[in-house]
Amino acid sequence: MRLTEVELRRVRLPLVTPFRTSRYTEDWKHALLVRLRTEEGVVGWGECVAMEVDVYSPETIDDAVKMLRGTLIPMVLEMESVTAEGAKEAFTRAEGHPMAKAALEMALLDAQLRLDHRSLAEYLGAKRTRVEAGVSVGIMPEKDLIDTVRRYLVEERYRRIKLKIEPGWDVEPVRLVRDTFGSRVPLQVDGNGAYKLDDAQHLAELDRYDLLMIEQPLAADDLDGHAKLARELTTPICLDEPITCTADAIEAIDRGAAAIINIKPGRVGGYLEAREIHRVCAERDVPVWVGGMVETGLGRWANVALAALPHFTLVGDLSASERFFTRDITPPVVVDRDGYIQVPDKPGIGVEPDPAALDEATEDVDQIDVPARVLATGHSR
Ligand code: OSB
Ligand code: MG
Repeated sequence: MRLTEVELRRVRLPLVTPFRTSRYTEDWKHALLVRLRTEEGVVGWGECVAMEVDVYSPETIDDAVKMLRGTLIPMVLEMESVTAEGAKEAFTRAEGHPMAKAALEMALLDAQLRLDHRSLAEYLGAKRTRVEAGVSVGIMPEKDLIDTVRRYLVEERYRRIKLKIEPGWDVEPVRLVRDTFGSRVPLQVDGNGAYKLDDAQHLAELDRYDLLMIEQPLAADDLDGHAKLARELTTPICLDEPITCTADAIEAIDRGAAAIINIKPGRVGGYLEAREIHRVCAERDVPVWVGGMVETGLGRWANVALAALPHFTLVGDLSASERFFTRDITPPVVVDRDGYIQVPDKPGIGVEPDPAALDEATEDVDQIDVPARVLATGHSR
């Protein structure tokens, strides 16, 4: 492929209710979208999962814009023939910035698969045509918890509940959910690094509730602490924040810090790296699931395709568009009456933004200059 247009677009969508984690309360979803066009006239879309602020990852939207404009986009514009795989290889020359790399790789993959008339799911090696839906429940006033979980479980048929926890909101919400909905509900918790190893005894109180896992209880860089904590809990520990590439996943597993890995394509540098982590975890018999970053329909539909790979044996953060948004920018992700989401089978990601919805969400569009020598015929495929 040869690129003739690249555009960075900042969008913001109001959330239906604030989403609170131990780190941060989001009222608006802010995202950076990458749109590119190839000389054949095919358009590809990517979504960057970086947040406005550096509470989850050091990489913010502003950082990603700078990295994409200054380094990554020039790299792919210079390539005689660009592919997602070739771009991933080229990106290893730049340190860090997995979320910026993932966004551009996703747009390239979308365009290239549209040209090849292949779906992302098929390309990645998906084996399922539908995936189970799971929902992440923010920290909220206790009076709202049971009604919220009831709606997700009973009305919307989610097949797994993840409760965000923090010191002061952990054993009690888990007990309430178990007492109300029983022991069979697939339930897990996510601390987003809010605990210390000294909290081990307190966290061990969660062991009696038969949770699928506790996600990221301790600080992101504390592999040693997670390994120690794992020896004091029966609840399996899953890591999220510190896993930014395949090598990180292998190290966390080898050091006994992670019994389960949350694979977020944006956090690990893209769908190709996500597939590689899925592969090494399958080899090591370590269960994995697809994590979410409150993506718009673009990222979410692509995550559904990834989750259809065979070793994604645990339910992911794959919820309906309406879980977070009144109006998504793509055709909405929907959860069916059995609690499943259909895997897209159209070329590329399989969806594109609705122009009116996209327009409503757009804050800023930045058209990147494509050098004249790149557009000239002399720079052939
Ligand atoms: O830690 O998993 C997390 C959202 C933003 C930042 C971090 C996390 C989350 C979620 C996923 O919990 C929510 C979702 O996308 O469904
Ligand atoms: Mg998490």
